[in-house]
Amino acid sequence: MNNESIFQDIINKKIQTNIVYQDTIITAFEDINPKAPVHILIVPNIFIKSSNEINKKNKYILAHMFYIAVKIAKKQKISREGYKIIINCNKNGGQEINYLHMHLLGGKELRSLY
Ligand code: DGP
Repeated sequence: MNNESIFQDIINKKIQTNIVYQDTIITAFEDINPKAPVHILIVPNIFIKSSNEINKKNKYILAHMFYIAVKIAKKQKISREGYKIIINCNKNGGQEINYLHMHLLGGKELRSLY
């Protein structure tokens, strides 16, 4: 499914979304269907389809996404109790939107799969 334009439209502010953070590299916004009191998606501003497309040239973006996710967690006051950071990849990983994104979830106890 070609649904990557949803996140492109959010980054470009063509779709009304609560953007909690944006810089020249990434955008972070509230998930439309939150699975926890805090559920933020962090995406690169340039299109990367999935974690399979992370390479030597773009890997710095992942580090930045992680760095900002932790900063947002602190700002949203979920860091002391803890949170989950998830990246789904392709069908078996449960990736529905074909645009690399990191989920930051917290504000309640979240069960682990493992
Ligand atoms: P995933 O299953 O990892 O591909 O998660 C995709 C997430 O994207 C899912 O939690 C719902 C969210 N989502 C889908 N469409 C929209 C949208 O239009 N706006 C926002 N804010 N989130 C969306």
